[in-house]
Amino acid sequence: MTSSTTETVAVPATSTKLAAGQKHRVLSGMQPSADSLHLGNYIGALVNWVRMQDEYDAIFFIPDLHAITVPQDPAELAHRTRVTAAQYIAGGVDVDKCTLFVQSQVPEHAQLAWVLNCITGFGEASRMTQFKDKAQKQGTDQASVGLFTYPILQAADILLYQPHGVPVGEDQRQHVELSRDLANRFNSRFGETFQVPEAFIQKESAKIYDLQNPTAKMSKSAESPAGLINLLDDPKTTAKRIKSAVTDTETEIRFDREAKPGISNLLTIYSTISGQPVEKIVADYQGKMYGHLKVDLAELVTNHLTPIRERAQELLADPAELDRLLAHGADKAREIASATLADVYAKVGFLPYGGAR
Ligand code: ATP
Ligand code: LTN
Repeated sequence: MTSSTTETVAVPATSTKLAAGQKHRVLSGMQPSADSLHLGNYIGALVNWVRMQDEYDAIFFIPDLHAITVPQDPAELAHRTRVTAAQYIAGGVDVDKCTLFVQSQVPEHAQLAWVLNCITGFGEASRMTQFKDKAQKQGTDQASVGLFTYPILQAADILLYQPHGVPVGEDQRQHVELSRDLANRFNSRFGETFQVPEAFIQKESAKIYDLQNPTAKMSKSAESPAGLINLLDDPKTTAKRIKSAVTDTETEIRFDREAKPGISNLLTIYSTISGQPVEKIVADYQGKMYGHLKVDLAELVTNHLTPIRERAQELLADPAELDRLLAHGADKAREIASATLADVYAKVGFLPYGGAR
């Protein structure tokens, strides 16, 4: 995938100077909360990560500690963590170029989160809108304290690695903002410790909508799976869902997010997967019917996803090897995380383990 249509994130110039050969660092994660990633996760996040791993010192992880902020079946969580890792790798995350790990295998995340909990105001945490939404869905009495402190654990994930940028969707902007506030607060109270990270927010053009309800974003929590394209679904299911996508009563193929959300969504998917600009696709389909576009798109998407699905299945067929790759990633991550945590502990006034150095 090339062309500017696939550029999914606006990367602001950062002011930090780099030594020769050094790269800016980025860090991101996606929760292991489904049996498959969907096309929104793939186009909105994964494709972008893969693009970034050449240009940046990239760190990607699977936030399983975050996953248990809502109830999880243990066997299912373990399965989904491996499935998510396999899809990252099958989708192009290269463990030789970047660092890929599972959050619970790096204990420094929970350790730093505690320190950050202690410098976060209760009112400040209460203002996090994602908590309010999620807690309301479950009934506020059912929501765990873990869900409440979720953004503070996320700040720990970020600040441990001193990244310049955090590529995320718009919905995560407030959490990155909190991590900036906590970094600044810690730095001013205890001395310069943390890099203050920037949110690299994914572009609107990388947003994929539900095929059955094209004004809502494609989401694993959708009421019906009919509007989802999952990376691990068999090609028949994928083709059927694309061919049954909701469109409008006109016949003209053109991009108009307001008036024609269904067709516009199909054009966005076509453009990001093929690497062609939307205008060219629209010109090529002048005078053709919606059905033509759907048939071609079904073929394009299934051809694109088949090798990814097969590679993920191969990786999942050898869980010991996958676990070994993840352990290697956790070792690399710990080298960075433990240095930051040691600095934080010393600055806070915790005694050095085994005596003064
Ligand atoms: P939920 O709707 O249950 O919160 P989700 O399926 O939308 O979950 P998340 O775990 O919230 O997925 O998101 C993981 C990553 O995928 C984030 O970077 C998010 O911005 C991106 N993402 C999720 N859905 C879409 C979408 N429809 N279009 C583009 N990007 C998406
Ligand atoms: N909350 C994020 C997942 C996440 C994350 C992070 C993203 C947890 N820790 C650190 C970036 C950096 C989400 O739901 N997409």
